[in-house]
Amino acid sequence: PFLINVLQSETWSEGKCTTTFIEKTPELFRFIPGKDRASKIAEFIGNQIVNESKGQKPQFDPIVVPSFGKTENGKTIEVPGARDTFLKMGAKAYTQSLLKEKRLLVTDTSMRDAHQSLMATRLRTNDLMAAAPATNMAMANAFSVEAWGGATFDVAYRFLKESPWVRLQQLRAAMPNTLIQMLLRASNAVGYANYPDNVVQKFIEVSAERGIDVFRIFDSLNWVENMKMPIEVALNTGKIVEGSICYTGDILDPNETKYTLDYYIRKAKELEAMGCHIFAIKDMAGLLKPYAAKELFSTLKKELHIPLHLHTHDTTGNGVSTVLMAAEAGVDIVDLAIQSMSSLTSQPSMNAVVEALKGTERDTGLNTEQLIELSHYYQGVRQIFTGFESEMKTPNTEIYKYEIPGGQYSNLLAQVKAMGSADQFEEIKHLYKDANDLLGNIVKVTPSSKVVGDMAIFMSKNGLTKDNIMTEGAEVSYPDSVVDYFLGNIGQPEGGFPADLQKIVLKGQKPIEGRAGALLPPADWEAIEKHLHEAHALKKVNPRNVLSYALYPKVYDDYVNHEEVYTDVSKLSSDVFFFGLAKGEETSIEIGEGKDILIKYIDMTEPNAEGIRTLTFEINGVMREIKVLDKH
Ligand code: 3PY
Ligand code: ZN
Repeated sequence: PFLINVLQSETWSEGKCTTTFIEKTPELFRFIPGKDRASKIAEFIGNQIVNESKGQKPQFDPIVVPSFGKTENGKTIEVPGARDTFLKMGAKAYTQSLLKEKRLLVTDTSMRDAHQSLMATRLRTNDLMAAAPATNMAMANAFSVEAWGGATFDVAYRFLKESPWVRLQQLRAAMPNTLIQMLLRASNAVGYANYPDNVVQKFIEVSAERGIDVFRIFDSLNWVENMKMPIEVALNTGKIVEGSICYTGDILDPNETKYTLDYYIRKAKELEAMGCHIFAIKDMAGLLKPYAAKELFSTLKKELHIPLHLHTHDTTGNGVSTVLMAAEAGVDIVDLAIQSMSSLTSQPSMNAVVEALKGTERDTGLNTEQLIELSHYYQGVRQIFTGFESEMKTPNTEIYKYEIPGGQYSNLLAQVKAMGSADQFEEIKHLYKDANDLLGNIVKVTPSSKVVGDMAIFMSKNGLTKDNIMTEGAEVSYPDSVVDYFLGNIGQPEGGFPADLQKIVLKGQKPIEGRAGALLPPADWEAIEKHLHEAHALKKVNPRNVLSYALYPKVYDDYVNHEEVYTDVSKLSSDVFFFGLAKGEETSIEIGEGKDILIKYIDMTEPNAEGIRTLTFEINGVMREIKVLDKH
């Protein structure tokens, strides 16, 4: 193996060896156990059989992939779409041209926020790619497809063991006429805390190179100062930049003093002045009521000179009405999800809105037959993910009171259950509201929503209430996220921090002044490259891998280690990835250009004294035994 490593080394092959070659090339000594790829994949499948489905793989109905949008050999059929116009005109002229459109433009969120909000972000690249050619065709008259960013980056590596960069590259190739949009958490990039400026900057540049056309940028406290640098960097890439303000409260509530219509107009104008091509209202919890949407968008339309985009969730059941009211008031673009991926904590139904506007002057121009076929496809896919769905079965107007974002609602419930009793959820929801008041009535969206959720759970565990916290809570130490918030590490809330609570939480620590990203030591790219070489002998240390490590060091290391043990598992179909195979079932996996392996699962033994089961597979017709530790 040493000789093979030498021959594979880039330094060797480029003839750059010096006498220090061996010392400087530690990867020469990394010997990956000499298992073939087929055995490694079978081991992964064996582990899913034993430890995930416990030998009882559920049965799924066949999934029908949309029939349109691709040629017989699977290649996307090109149709002139928004991306073609954007590439011709450039970001500014193209987005300004949208102001003249009568039709309501659509962003399809099925590939990002919809599954983030319904199924814990678990759709895999394979699932998305099967819909991509049809989506490219069905969205030819739309604005964009949101397919990247938010939680998808982390979840791809952490739980799906696949590269988000490869996902973007593949979707880019399969949707050549479609604008691919991403959600960027400003200085938090695609993470949960502020990163050094050089990380955020490089992340935007590399994402743009890799295929992002539209950057939606928001800050979790609507602190525009935190958005400035990412917006400037994104503008310099030549891509479309959508500055976004998160919606909270209710502008029609006569008692609202903070998140008023004026507040939103002021923030929108600040983003327009920074050069954003589009302004978006990001209603992450679905709090924007229909008549509030009418008022908000009519005023924004008068005050701004760039297209307006509405992002909302259907948690309360009012989503479609809100979208239609916004359409009446002149909103240019709206976020919707394909029917079977829509509603509840997800976006309102695209199919419903498209039907509702047919024959009106705001007709979307989308083809309902195509949307129905896409809907059938996603419906089939959803069978595999039921285990990740929240327990929310009906719309819930309680959300107006508690202001819990869709994605957080189910997470919070899971946390409460893990604490011992689901009955406590009512108490936690009340405490969530109280915690929000105590923290200064803040915008709640990743990561500020986590601060409020952590605080609510902490109050419950420690018997703290709104009334006793200043006395009973004076000596206790608070969750890290709450301390970070009061230190100013995620930004500055509108109206400042509540000083009394800040004092007891920080216990003498001094809050930072200005932006955390500007104060954090810059990422040391060379040190990261060195680490990747040493830890993983990655043949190609490239800007994407380096960035992934800078954003999520442990998650990235774990992902690469997983790949070394099991090889690339991204090509497995999702039912096999999550549940393995049923007895007698076989699956074919592409392991290289035109090279497939056929794996059939035969049977397994009872565990031996060490808890190890022996599984028999037939790999390309040859029997193979695989040992798997039964963790139960
Ligand atoms: C994210 O940041 O991932 C969101 O979707 C926030 O709403
Ligand atoms: Zn959302």
